[in-house]
Amino acid sequence: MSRLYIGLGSNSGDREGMMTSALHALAAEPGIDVQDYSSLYETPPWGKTNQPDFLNAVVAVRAAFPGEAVLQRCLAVERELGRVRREKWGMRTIDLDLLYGEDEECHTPFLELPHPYLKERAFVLVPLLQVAGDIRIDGERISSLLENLPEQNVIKEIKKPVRGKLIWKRF
Ligand code: PH2
Ligand code: MG
Ligand code: MG
Repeated sequence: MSRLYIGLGSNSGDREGMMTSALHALAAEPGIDVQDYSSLYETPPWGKTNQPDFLNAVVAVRAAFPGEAVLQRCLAVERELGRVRREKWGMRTIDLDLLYGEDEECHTPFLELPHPYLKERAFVLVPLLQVAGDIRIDGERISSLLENLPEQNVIKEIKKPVRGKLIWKRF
């Protein structure tokens, strides 16, 4: 069983509700054990900047199967939560991305691990640092990757996790 980090993002509709539902849906998946999750962060849009701010978070899981199968489950959670894909990097109700696997690299047309943009995105590195600690990714510590990203200063922590429970939004 390898430890995997999954990024969650939402910038349309009930963002907190979507993020919370995705966290609970992951925890309900057979063979996926949610071990930890980060605070909720509000982040300015990266890449395609003329769209609303996102909520982002990172979830640490242990999975009984390889990354590609976890990705299938993540895509199923997106569909169950009603995601419709329109444009690359555009607005989305919910997005689940595999970011990094402790003992797993993957380079297929279907999945790249580590995530190809991981090192350029403060909106994933800040919550990843919170749950994974200052691990090395391809030999570089998360803290030193963040030093090169001034936008880490605009990643706003808005809700903390509750240890031992799965809570952000209260329904
Ligand atoms: N996701 C993208 C593109 N840009 N920006 C932020 N802040 N957060 C995201 O989750 C995000 C993004 C593509 O998936
Ligand atoms: Mg994404
Ligand atoms: Mg995605």
